[in-house]
Amino acid sequence: MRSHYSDEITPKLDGREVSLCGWVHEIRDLGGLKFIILRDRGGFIQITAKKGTTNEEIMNKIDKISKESILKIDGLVVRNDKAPRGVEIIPRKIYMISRAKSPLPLDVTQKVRADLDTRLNNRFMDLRKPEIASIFKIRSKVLNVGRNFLIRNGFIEINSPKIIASASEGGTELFPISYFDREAFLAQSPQLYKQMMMATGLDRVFEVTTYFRAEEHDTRRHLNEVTAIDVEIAFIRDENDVINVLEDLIIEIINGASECHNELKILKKEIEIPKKPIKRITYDRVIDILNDNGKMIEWGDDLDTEAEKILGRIMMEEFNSELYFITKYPLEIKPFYTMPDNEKYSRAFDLGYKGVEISSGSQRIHDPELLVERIKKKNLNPENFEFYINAFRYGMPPHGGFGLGIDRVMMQLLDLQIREVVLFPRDRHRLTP
Ligand code: AMO
Repeated sequence: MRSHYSDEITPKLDGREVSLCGWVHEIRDLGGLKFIILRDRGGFIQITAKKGTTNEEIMNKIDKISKESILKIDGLVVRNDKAPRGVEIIPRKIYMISRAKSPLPLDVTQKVRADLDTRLNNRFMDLRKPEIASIFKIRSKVLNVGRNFLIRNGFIEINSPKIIASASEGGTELFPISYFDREAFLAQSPQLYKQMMMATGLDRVFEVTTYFRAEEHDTRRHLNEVTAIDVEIAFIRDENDVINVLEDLIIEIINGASECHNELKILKKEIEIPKKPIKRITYDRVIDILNDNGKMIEWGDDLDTEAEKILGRIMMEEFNSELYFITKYPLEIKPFYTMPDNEKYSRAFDLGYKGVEISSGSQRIHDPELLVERIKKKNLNPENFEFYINAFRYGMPPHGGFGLGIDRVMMQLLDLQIREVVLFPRDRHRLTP
């Protein structure tokens, strides 16, 4: 229907006939002079109707147009230094494609600010704001860059089931569903399946995936439906081989996001480009640092939100790094599939970004007997994992991997809260839209 997007209209097109389609962002009526600011994916363009030049029918039609209606406008491009971007359209024909009801549920021009709940309840309209659309254009870039990086590095994309029979991350936090005459669950992660792929010879796999987590948290950083990039790699020497891949992946992703110049300008955000190597620090050292800074964490406890925040600040102040790996976690706070380093420690790591965990991973156990022992130690029933353990009995290479939470990456990249970077977030209170 259109010949151009608004951002393609430049003073160079002076004198050209064009067709534009978009939403009515604003209408200004100065009597003999009427302006429509038309908005499309490319931005804004001014439509100028002048008494005497523009025919009477169009002048009258403009009076009846409601904000956020969709118009098709055929018109002439005219260079005008006073118009935004130095160019405007003189309308020849205006077609009403779809009329918007009024009042609007949300003010797209942002003169009236709405709270996040109102915005999320009217997400289709919230996304008409160029700032909000920019978040999701950057998110698309992040996912694309991540996927391309992995493909380029020999990873094979897989799709694992989302309806599963047993927990993959421990006994809690599952959403039960009814599966014909049986109980089943929504997958917490592709963990068991991506590990089973290591017994196939595919060697390096990844999945852009959804985690379903029945966590009761109601925080700025937790959702019940999460998007992640999950990776699993065979024939590793130890967890450092996995950390190296995650290091390259996250740097590539942040670099990619920093190339979204238009979107970042609209959002008024800057992204700091990370440098290699990303700082690596042991869990023990983290506990010492936190305790020295007055945040007491018992050895063996996970970091709470406040501890993560303090750590993020200290890593910035002392090491000038927004990103950091925390390595050698205590064995007992990590899932059953985690490779022990010794009795006390594991080969698990987390990746922190400005005070928030964005990824965790580890070398995994590949010996089936040790695996059964660890499953029992966690008070889980090995019988429920038979399909998984069986894949370890006929040749399983040493392997490891990680899950990188994309919602968390986005929120930290743009300093927003998690609900803002997900189209239709699912949390304790939100199941629609
Ligand atoms: P984990 O449970 O740590 O590890 O999840 C990996 C990453 O996913 C993101 N994430 C979440 N983001 C928002 N809300 C949540 N409720 C949420 N839960 C997880 C985080 C987190 O770092 N199977 C392992 C990964 C592996 O070892 O390969 C796992 O799921 O960014």
